[in-house]
Amino acid sequence: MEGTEQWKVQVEQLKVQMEQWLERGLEFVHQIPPIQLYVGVGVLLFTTLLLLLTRLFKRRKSNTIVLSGLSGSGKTILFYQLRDGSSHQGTVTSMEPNEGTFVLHSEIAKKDKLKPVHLVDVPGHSRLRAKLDDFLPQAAGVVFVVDALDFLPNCRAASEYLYDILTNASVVKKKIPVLILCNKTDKVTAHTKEFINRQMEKEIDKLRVSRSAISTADISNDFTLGIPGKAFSFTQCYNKVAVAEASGLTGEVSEVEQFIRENVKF
Ligand SMILES: Nc1nc2c(ncn2[C@@H]2O[C@H](COP(=O)(O)OP(=O)(O)OP(=O)(O)O)[C@@H](O)[C@H]2O)c(=O)[nH]1
Ligand SMILES: [Mg+2]
Repeated sequence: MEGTEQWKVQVEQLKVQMEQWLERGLEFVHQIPPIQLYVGVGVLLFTTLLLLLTRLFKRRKSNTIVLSGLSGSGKTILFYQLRDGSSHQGTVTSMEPNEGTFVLHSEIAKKDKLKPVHLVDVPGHSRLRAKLDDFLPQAAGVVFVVDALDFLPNCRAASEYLYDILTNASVVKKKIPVLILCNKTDKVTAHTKEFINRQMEKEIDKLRVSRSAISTADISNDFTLGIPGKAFSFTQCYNKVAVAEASGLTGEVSEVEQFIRENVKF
């Protein structure tokens, strides 16, 4: 009983104190010239509105990762491997982009909620590659898949495709990171990523000369690559270009997963 009495008294005291403060506050407000008051309230409203608007219009960070590369390099198998943890053996040449938004298979068991990734697998056939332009502007990262097994005959074509990506306006302006993924490393005859990296740099160096010769004639607004007069190296790109290895067939995809997570955050 005594406890509740004491508590009541304390509440009463607090009430009185509050009323006093309120009175003093009102007195103070009355002392301020009305114009100053209006200006003050106006500024307060304006700043809250501005804060709300910037919140609203602040662009959400993209979660799109694009899988690109020549036909037969293994994009579709990688897509299924990342989504389901299995290769769905026996894929055929894709005619349509393969799209999906999901939490990576290897991360499903993780406790902390991870942001789903929007993964797009763009067919490698030259006539279907135009689709890439629809996805690059919103990409958080590009995975360029290379067939490490059958690399040499495809080196030129793959380098041309990569050149187009590295000089794409969105990739250059937004500095979209690119991962060159040497796939099919489950086979012992697969080339190493160091070798593929070197060969592609050499090939792009040659392309740089021939392409810039064309661009002076007609096709321009292409971004140029590298430093004039210096041998081309991926380190000269404004965006990050890295090399990694994978095997879509056996499910060795940890390096791609790491790349995806580095670029798709909460
Ligand atoms: N040994 C081996 N073969 C692979 C690997 N990944 C893909 N392949 C084979 O390569 C072939 C092409 O794989 P896809 O995933 O269909 O190739 P893609 O890049 O989607 O090709 P397009 O859809 O035509 O652009 C298939 O026969 C696969 O079995 C791998 O990691 N190791
Ligand atoms: Mg495919």
